[in-house]
Amino acid sequence: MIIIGEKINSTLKAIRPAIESYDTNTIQDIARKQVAAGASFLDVNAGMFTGEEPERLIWLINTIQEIVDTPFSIDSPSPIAIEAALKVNRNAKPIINSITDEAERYNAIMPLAVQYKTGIIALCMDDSGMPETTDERVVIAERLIEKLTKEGLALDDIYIDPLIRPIGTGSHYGVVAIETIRKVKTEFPEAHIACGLSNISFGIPARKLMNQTFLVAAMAAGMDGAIMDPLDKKLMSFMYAAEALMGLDDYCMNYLTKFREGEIEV
Ligand code: THG
Repeated sequence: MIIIGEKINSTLKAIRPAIESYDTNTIQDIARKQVAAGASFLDVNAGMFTGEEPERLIWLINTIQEIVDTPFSIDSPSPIAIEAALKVNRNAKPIINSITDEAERYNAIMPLAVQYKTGIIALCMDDSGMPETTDERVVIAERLIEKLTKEGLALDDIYIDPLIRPIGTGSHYGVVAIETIRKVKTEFPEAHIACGLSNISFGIPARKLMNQTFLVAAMAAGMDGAIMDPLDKKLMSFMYAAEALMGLDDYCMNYLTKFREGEIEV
């Protein structure tokens, strides 16, 4: 699984003050812990700092790349903030989080992915608003993949976000997400999926249980990437078990290693 560590996000109560006060130690500590726990990318989001988003993102990138070389997921809808971050990035190839097929956003952000040779998370959304059905999502994913590959991006650089809606707001949203993943991954096996996993459980109790269960169901449908909390040991344990069960872990080698390291929680 491609794990995009979600914890450095200005919407989080524990993080916003750390960014506000330029608290280097707190940010570096969370970055280090997520990397040690297996993050493939570190999501960075400074969206709560209206009017200061570019400078706050620059500070986050510089602060984190002092201590780890894990690539970033630059989490912003703003082309100005994204480009500011890309200019200072020295870590490995980042991903832009995110583009949509809304004309204005697409036209502003696509050239940044091309110029800076980045990966990109593409949300299944366009100017007609939030898609309701699986088929609407798949059509948008197909269009985004066609347009982005025409610009020279490799399928391996494209991460489709099926736009997960809370299960508490519509009982079909679990199936919609899972079937979107299955269809996109079947049609484009070389492209990736990147889900905001915890969206599924907004507004309902025992969120972790719902996130864990959804993780396994989505992996069975072909999800190979998620924006998630790598510091949640139970969630990571479900992931290791699911990888073994889906034939992605030869002889359960990784599962056994994690067990020996005390990383499997039951
Ligand atoms: N898709 C894409 N990017 C995304 C999302 C997505 N970026 C933001 C978000 N969704 C994913 N990131 C997080 C980060 C932290 C939390 C959830 C999603 C989180 N939330 C707790 C809550 O909401 O209860 C804790 C809040 C708090 O402590 O303040 O931990 O879907 N492409």
